[in-house]
Amino acid sequence: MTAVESPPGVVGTSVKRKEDAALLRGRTRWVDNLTLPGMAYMAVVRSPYPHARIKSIDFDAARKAEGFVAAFTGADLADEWAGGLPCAWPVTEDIKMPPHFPLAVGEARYQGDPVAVVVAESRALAKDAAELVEVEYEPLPSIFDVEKALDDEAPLVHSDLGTNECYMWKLDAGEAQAAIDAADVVVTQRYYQPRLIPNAMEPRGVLAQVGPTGDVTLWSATQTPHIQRFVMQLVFGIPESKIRVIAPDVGGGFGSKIQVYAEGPLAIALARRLGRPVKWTEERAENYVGTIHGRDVVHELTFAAMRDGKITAVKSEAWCAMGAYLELVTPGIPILGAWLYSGPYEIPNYSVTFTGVFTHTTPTDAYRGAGRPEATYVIERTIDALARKLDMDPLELRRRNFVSEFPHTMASGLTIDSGDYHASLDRLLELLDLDAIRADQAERRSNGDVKQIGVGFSTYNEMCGLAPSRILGAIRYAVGGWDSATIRFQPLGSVQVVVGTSPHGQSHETTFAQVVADELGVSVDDVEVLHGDTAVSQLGMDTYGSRSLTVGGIALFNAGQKIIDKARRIVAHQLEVSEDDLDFESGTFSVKGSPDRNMTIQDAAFAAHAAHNLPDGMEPGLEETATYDPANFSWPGGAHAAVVEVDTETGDTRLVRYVAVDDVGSPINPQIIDGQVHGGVTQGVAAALYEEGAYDDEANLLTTTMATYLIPSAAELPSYETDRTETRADNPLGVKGVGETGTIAAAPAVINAVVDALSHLGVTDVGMPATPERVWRAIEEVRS
Ligand code: MCN
Repeated sequence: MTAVESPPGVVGTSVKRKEDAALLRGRTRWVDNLTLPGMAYMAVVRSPYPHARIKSIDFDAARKAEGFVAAFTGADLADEWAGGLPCAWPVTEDIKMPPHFPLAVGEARYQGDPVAVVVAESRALAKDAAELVEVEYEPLPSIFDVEKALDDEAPLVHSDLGTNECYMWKLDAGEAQAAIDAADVVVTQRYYQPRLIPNAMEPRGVLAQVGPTGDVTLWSATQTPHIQRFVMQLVFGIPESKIRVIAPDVGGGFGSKIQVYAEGPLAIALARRLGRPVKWTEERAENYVGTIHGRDVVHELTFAAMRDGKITAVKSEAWCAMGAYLELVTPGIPILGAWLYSGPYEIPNYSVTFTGVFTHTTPTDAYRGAGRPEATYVIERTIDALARKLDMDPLELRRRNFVSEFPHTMASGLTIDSGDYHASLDRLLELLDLDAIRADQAERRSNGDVKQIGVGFSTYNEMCGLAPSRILGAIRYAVGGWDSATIRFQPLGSVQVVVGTSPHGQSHETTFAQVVADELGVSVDDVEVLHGDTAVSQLGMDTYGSRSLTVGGIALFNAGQKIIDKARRIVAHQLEVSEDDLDFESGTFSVKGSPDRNMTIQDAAFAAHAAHNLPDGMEPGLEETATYDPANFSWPGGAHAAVVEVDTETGDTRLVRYVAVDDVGSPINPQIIDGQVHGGVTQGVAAALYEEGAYDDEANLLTTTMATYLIPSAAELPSYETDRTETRADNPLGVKGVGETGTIAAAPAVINAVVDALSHLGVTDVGMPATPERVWRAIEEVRS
């Protein structure tokens, strides 16, 4: 045999997305496209009140509606549940975890709380019948404000708990208070990060089918098929082996499709009761109350520093809205930022406190960045405030405090494996041309122009790649964080990969194929990546926390190494040489010193399948599985800059430039990385300038549709400039996560830019989102 020509390496190149052909041609399978024989449709009746006693539920009128099949209250379905909807992250020993069942019984605790379900022959008929359900409510006092909810006289979300405080969590290291007392300069700033309402392009949806032996199949627009399967066994008290969860094509989630919402168990329970498959698809208006929200956190952050700018302590107190119930990881979301309040800076004294608070609102949970945008926002805003107080250039202040030696163990106790924060900032400044921006700013100021510009920075680091099971266990997270992958060579040499992660827009089919292609020396087109079906992928922990590449991708790489090891034994046996005498490169094993004696990995795969001539005792087939549990998180970082133009008469604020330089370790696919950064930055910019899930004081949601909840479109945004610096992570591929970097970095850069634009007027703070009204008020306040 002659050696095959090496395929060029594809890792590090922008291979076109394998996912796009089907997406662009409409050949995708969303849950709502699925139809099963005999299928019925579910509609959910939700409380219009933030807090109300449910006095009665009357289905009489609904029963007479066309196509009506059945209707149930929470009490009707009570014996379906072996357990409630669980919270997997009880962050403290004495956390208060109120029971939470799919339908509220007796009391509704937020607008949108499901109180009954109706099933009918079509989606429209189910909706019509649901509108005929008469629920008699007695409205009760309710509360939105996370701080006021802690007042003694505040209405209680769960009266039996006697308080709205869910938990208090603390992390202290060093002597923060002593350092604050001894500091030359101390700044304390308060911030409110409003509610954000995730709006995935595909709304949530489920389709449940129950087989003759009670086996359950649930199609779900979820990020977490494996977690859904795990939780369903607890909710229904049936073994995991009887539950199959399929996440078909899923159109985005951004954290909001991690949770196990009421509708999944409800659809299963109804399918069980009715003997028919039951489908439910969320409407956009339901999404605003029925899907989790993000943020809603009040912070008080203190930095203490010496006159030379050396920061000596950080102290943070945060009051975090849980909403009315604890979803899957609600209490843990703020805690995900808890180790990061020193940012990319070396700060020896550290104190953070989080108070989780129940309010009569849609539960909060993971939304892109989850805890880490919250931390980064207050750090990066306060660094600028400290620079003002020290009369120092904010970039110089950052540089004086950057961690510069790696690995670096932070005061909070975690270790950052690698990074180079100076390099990211240097590159950012090369791209930005700060002198030109400052000259433009000076000219506009001296002309007294109505439109002023400002530039803002955010230098950040991030802890992602949610994994180390030991650490997750130590912080009371209920399950592990490992992941798994199987590589299966098919007899004729194509490769099937089964992964435990569950992409919903992140392009795993492409990037994972790139990893395997280079490692095994096969073509990207010959690698098929399967995911999102627990019957196909038995082992996995799914996709969130920018973990898929750094955990699942490494499992995949390790499975590839096992494949190479087995193939090497087969080749050595067939060529009658020692395994050590074989080189493996670009898919071909060749004998050292005699490259003409060789065998491709595909030939080895066929030999493994034919099993005519395998080493004694070797099992036929070329298939290997690896699970991987990293010892550390993944630590991306970088430097972002925003340039805004503010109309000082109307407050209208436009983002005119955005430059992002990120270190995500070694890149697998630069274009996909850019896509992730673009999407992530947009969500951060949205929080800074546009989006706010606004409630009134009594917890009535005011932003109930896209008409009032402002999601920016391409028209509002400039084309971003992105670049990377690279420091290898401590894993075999050298990779760090990228899925959340943009969201974490962007909001403070934008608000720092708005403040910078108005600093000559004396403005030092503008809240999020910096709407025209808020900006105008900030200007008027200093003017008056
Ligand atoms: N990647 C790469 N090189 C690197 C790092 C990552 O090529 N050095 C690639 C990965 O192989 C993968 C993608 O970038 O294809 C994202 O990888 P990773 O950072 O591991 O993130 P996950 O795949 O685990 O995705 C989760 C992350 C999160 S937490 C949110 S929220 C988010 C995000 O991904 N939600 C998204 N990106 C999203 N993108 C879309 N389209 N839709 C969502 O809902």
